Amino acid sequence: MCPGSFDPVTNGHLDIVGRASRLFDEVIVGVLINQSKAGLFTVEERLEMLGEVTAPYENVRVMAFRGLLVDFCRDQGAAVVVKGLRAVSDFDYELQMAQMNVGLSGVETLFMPTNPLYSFLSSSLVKDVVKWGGDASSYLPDPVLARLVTRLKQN
Ligand code: COD
Repeated sequence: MCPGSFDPVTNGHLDIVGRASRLFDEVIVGVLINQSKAGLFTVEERLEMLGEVTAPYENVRVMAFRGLLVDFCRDQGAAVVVKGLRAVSDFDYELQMAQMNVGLSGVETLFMPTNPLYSFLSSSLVKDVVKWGGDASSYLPDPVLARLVTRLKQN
C-alpha cells in the first residue's frame, strides 16, 4: 500500500511507487479522501492522473479511501505500507504513524529512502513553483505538469 494525498502526484511519489512495484506482487496507491482539507485537484482528478502515470506498471492499482489507513489495508488485504522518507524532518511524523498503525492492526510500514533527485520535492512546493511561473518539468510527469499549469491559470 502506497498511501498519500497526491495533490498532485510528483516524480518523488512515482519513484517510490515504481520501486515498490518491483518489490511486491501487487501495489495499491491509496488516495485519501480528506473532507477537512480541500485540495487543488479533486480526488477523481488525482485518481485519473495517477492512473495515467502508473499505467506502465502492470501490478499497480489506484484507489481512493476514507477513514483509517489500517482499515483500508485490511479491506484490501495489504500487509505492508510503503512510505518514502525524504529527510530527518519526515522521520518523526512517519515513525509516529508507523507505530500507531502497527499498534492498531499489525500492519507494517517499510520506509524507502527517497531518490536524491527528489529529496526536497513535495506537492505543495511544486504547486508554488508552477504558480509563479517556475520550471517544474523535472519534478512532475508531463501530463501532470500540463494539468497543473492549466488549473493554476484558471485560479
Ligand atoms: N520522495 C519520496 N517519497 C515521497 C516524496 C518524495 N519527494 N514526496 C512524498 N513522498 C511519499 C511519502 O511517503 C509520503 O508519505 C507519501 O509519498 C504521500 O505524500 P503526500 O504528501 O501526497 O501525502 P500525505 O503525507 O498528505 O499523506 C498522509 C496519509 C494520507 C498517508 C496519512 O494522513 C494517512 O494515512 N491518513 C489516513 C488516516 C489515518 O489512518 N490516520 C492515522 C494515521 S496513524
